[in-house]
Amino acid sequence: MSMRTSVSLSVFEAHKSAPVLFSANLEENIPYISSIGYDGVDLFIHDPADEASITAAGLLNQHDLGVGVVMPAALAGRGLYFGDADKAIRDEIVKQIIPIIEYTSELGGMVSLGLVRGSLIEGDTLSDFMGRFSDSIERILPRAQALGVDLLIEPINRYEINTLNESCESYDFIKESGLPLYLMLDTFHMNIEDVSVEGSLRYCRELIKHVHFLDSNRLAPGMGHSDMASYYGVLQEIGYKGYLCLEALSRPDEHTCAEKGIEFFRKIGIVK
Ligand code: LER
Ligand code: MN
Repeated sequence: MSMRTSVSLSVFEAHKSAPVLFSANLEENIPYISSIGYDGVDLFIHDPADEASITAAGLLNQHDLGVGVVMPAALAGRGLYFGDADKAIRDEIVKQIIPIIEYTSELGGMVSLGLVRGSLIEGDTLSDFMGRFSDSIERILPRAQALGVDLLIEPINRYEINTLNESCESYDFIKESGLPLYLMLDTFHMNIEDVSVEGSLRYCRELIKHVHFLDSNRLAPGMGHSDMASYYGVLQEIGYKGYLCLEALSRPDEHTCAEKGIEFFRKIGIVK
């Protein structure tokens, strides 16, 4: 199987600054995403039991769209973090992620551990923080593994979080922790943090299960100044088989950006 294409979709009305190409209006957006040639979505949800999450699951299935990753960023939005110094907060997020993992297993996707990691606070040490993070993850892994849902660490740039910003550092963390975690790499963050995007893709190859494939300005490939064809070439070289997801800003609007993405994917030959 070759690489597949996807876009980010929030089941709830997301803020304009969020990297959510499509937001709410599921009855219109889901058929449209499928009709222009995408294979799937990354799904931003609040509560997996709410009406929007259930409607999205049904419509995605009906329109033959796969789910790469379910994004639990809304938990971070509510102040819940796996590495938090407060045990009550860690207990709460460990509890709240379980139904999200169960929902994800029904959709055949993976779950991302991005902003839900949390940030170091004054007086905290990185090793204490990562110890708390790892403990929380060990508590959710048995359920995730029983359901066959992979958990992915996403390195995120320094302006959004202060733990695991860079790809190779995140790869080393996973290897040293011995935890059965994988990587989701996002070329927008890599462009800010990594010495070389191509070099990191090669270094991390063994653990990469998902890619957010954005140009320098967090828009579709071809809309910024990153060498997206070169990144694609390296992904081919390392035998990457997952999604290339446009977790893009909806600028100038979602349709223009999604269509620019399809134009690029057609040019490189992964969309007919
Ligand atoms: C999520 O995939 C991401 O890339 C972060 O910037 C969260 O917004
Ligand atoms: Mn991302």
